[in-house]
Amino acid sequence: MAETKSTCCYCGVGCGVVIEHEAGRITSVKGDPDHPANFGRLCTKGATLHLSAAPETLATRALYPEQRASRDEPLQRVSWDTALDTAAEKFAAIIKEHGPDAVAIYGAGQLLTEDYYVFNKLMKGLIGSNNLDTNSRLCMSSAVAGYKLSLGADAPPCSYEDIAHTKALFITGSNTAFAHPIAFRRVEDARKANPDMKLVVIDPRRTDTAEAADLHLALLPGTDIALYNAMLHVMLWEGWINRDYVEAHTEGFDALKKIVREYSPAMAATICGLDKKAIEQAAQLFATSPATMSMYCQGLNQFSFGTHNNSALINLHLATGQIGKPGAGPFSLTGQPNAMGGREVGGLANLLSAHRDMANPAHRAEVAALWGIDSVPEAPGKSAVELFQALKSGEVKAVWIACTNPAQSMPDQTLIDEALKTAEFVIVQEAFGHTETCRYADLLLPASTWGEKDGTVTNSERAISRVRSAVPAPGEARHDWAIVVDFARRLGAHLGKRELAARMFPYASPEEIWNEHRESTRGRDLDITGLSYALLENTGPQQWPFPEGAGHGKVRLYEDGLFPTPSGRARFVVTEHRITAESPSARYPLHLNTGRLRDQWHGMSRTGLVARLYSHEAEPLLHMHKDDMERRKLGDGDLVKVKSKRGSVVVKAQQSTSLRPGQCFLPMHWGGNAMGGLGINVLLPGDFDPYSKQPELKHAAVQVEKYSAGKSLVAMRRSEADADGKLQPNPHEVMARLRQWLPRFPYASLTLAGRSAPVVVLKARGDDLAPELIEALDRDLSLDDPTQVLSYQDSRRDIAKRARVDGDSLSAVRLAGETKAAEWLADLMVQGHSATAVRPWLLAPLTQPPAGQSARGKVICNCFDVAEDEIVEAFRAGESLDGLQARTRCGTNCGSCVPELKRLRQSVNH
Ligand SMILES: Nc1nc2c(c(=O)[nH]1)N[C@H]1C(S)=C(S)[C@@H](COP(=O)(O)OP(=O)(O)OC[C@H]3O[C@@H](n4cnc5c(=O)[nH]c(N)nc54)[C@H](O)[C@@H]3O)O[C@H]1N2
Ligand SMILES: Nc1nc2c(c(=O)[nH]1)N[C@H]1C(S)=C(S)[C@@H](COP(=O)(O)OP(=O)(O)OC[C@H]3O[C@@H](n4cnc5c(=O)[nH]c(N)nc54)[C@H](O)[C@@H]3O)O[C@H]1N2
Ligand code: SF4
Ligand SMILES: [Mo]
Repeated sequence: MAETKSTCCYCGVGCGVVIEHEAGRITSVKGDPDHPANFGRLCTKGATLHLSAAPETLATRALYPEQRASRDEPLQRVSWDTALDTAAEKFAAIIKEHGPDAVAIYGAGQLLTEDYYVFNKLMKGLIGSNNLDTNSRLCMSSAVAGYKLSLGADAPPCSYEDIAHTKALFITGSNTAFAHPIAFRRVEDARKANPDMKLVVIDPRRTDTAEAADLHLALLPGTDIALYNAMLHVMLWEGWINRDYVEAHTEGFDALKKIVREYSPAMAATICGLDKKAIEQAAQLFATSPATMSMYCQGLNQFSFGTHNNSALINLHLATGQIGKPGAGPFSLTGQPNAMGGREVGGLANLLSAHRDMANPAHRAEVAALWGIDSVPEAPGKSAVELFQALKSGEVKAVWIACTNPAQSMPDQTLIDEALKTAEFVIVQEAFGHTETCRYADLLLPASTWGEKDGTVTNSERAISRVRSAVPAPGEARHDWAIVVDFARRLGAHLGKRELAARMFPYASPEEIWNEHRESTRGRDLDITGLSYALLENTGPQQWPFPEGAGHGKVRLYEDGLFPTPSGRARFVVTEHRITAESPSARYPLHLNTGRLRDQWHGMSRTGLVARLYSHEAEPLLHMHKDDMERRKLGDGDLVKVKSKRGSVVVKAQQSTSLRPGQCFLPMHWGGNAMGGLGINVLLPGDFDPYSKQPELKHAAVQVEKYSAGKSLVAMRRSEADADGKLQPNPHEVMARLRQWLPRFPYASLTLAGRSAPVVVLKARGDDLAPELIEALDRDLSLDDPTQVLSYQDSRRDIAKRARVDGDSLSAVRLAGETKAAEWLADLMVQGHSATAVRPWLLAPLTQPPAGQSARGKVICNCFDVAEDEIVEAFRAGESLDGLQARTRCGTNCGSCVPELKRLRQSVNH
């Protein structure tokens, strides 16, 4: 067995991992005790990374280049030479006929810095267009624009260690407990060490993060600016402004003061739906604490005024001098593992290498000189939403999508569907071949992924970490950077720039690319000329800036009060309350909010392979307030149709105590692979912020109605390890077969359950459950051999059940019509209980589960498999949290469920 140190490929906390592997297979993963982001800890997602690379998951990988002759034909395996020649020919032909702006690249903050660098150089340098945008547009672009507008450069000034120094922490628009769990463990540690530290959480929902707060401001969605302006109003009124700081280091305060005068706490209380006292209290905590830090994320960024949301918050830091000192500052948490690296190389349609501005002629000349070309284009390229609009209109004809799944994650999925269908040529460069976007590919390029790749990433605190390869890529998958370099040389030949392309793309390793990137940062705010792969390897992750000659990186920026603006002063930005692009109305009366689940990652191409990661929230659910459910006569688990101006989805409703009336919440993860239709993002608008062009993914106005048409269907298939430890059947192959059926149903959900013996679960509701459909489904579930199955059919009572028993365990079940016993049966399968007890039930006209038998409830602790019912029961019986933890070990490993355990204890005590 060997060990390889690398970095977790999920969130921007950027935890170090140690990958254990044997004979080219990843066998386990643990936290790297030496990594400064996590010191050995991992959350539920990081700790299950090896499961996402288990042998059976190979069935989901893109292994060979594949191409289709026409849109109606399936993808066919081709050689790399054919694939890349076709791609180069297509791109060259379009560029020659329609100009370089007729092609585009859409990448991701999950690419490594080296991948990103060559993609950027290919588009802006060799092709000569700025049409390179990435999913960072959906994620961090408002944070980038906010930092630049207020502070002059795109640089988070704080570090994780500031969490230990802060005296007042404001977490706003961030569910840190779910989305940055290891950073939240630090918050918990800091509060333990420093009981006087205050935690204020600003979020419309009472999340696990909010539950931990001393003060939770459950403001109405989209009203942050009114709140921050009112806090500033209070600070001015009370004389809590740090006048010396404002005088010495900022500009523009007077203009802001004028506006803020109108934002009395009473006025803001009305806009935000908050208590005036709470606003005053927040202002006092912020201004009078010796060190105030804020941590924020998509609850600020994903609005059509996301940039000003950011700047309004930064205004507070500037007015109180809460920046550039330990435990203080505006700390934008980055979402993806390398959102920061992408920004560093200028990986957006309006940025250039090393934080240079496209609009600045001197910057453009510098980049051209670095790349050895005459010029880089001046006009910004298309941002994400604009890019897909242009594909639809035909202005852009070909797109190369890499390391992102826009057919799941972009807003306005109807537009994305039309755009990708209209496009002349779509290249998808993916590690997993089963994503929603792969279905639109004319050319699928198989990429290596975590565990296989080699390069660097930068986390939220500006720390650059090495990503290392532990095992070879499967099949013919290649590294992202290598695919780009190979393509660039071929494209050069087709464009009559063979030598130029060879000169621009000479790299034989990611290190060579990184060294060029390093040189591009010389003299810039993010100067890393003092770093090298060798240094990162020998001394571990380092923060930028780290110029030549420096002994270490900078923990904190702006300690000298000098800002990278022309005047050297930070800027107050005049920010005013605006209403969201789409306000609730009589027709669409509810606010729909979207965001993350604790255990799933985006479109679930990786986390969706790990059965236990579904146990915290098993299927697509619309979270609703009790009043809104009662008004619609809805109970938990009832189906609802959620409709916005753009489209609709059918999902189950579930009561939530974390929402205010008038609001509902859908997890962002469920796309067309996990449910019917195009997934939940058909509901969301493409409206975007004028500065950052980041779309408003946190808000849509919707109507919700009970859905009861059609008949129910539940199909389940259990897998078990054979003598060689191989899962039989491969659950991912079962899922792939069942996925074909999703479009047939207005409501459908396809998920996994269980742990080491996973169960594939398809739930659906269809207008007609035609016998052919049921028969075909039975074949997919191995329920088609009458000698092997138990079945009972009574059409008059709408009972049609069929099950298969292997050995002593229930291995497949299909219920059509009456499905009330589905949860009970699913639980039996998950637990691997003997099938003996089920036989009589199966062969009789029974629809309800036997008395006293119910499902186990959601799993709270994923590490030790402890469910909510057991926990609540223990608290009811008077057990203490410590006692429960000593007995069941729940929450003692990764700690991701600790906030929830505390909440459950509190709810029982009340
Ligand atoms: N488990 C998990 N972790 C992840 C990811 C994942 O997919 N799964 N993805 C990563 C990525 S790329 C990102 S960008 C981050 C995102 O991390 P977060 O931004 O923390 O996560 P979200 O759940 O999208 O949204 C955060 C909160 O914003 C709140 N919010 C909504 N509207 C408003 C508002 O008007 N004002 C305020 N103040 N708050 C509001 C929501 O209720 C929600 O609780 O997570 C990263 N970490
Ligand atoms: N409603 C709603 N929608 C949202 C959001 C929201 O809050 N609400 N949040 C938005 C945000 S912040 C983000 S960041 C986006 C995320 O949206 P996406 O970028 O679409 O998210 P992922 O599913 O992580 O997509 C990454 C893809 O890359 C593939 N992949 C993994 N490793 C590699 C590799 O090494 N190379 C290549 N080539 N491919 C690889 C994965 O299989 C996966 O399909 O979603 C956005 N969409
Ligand atoms: S907090 Fe979890 S998902 Fe984020 S980097 Fe660390 S282990 Fe990975
Ligand atoms: Mo993100």
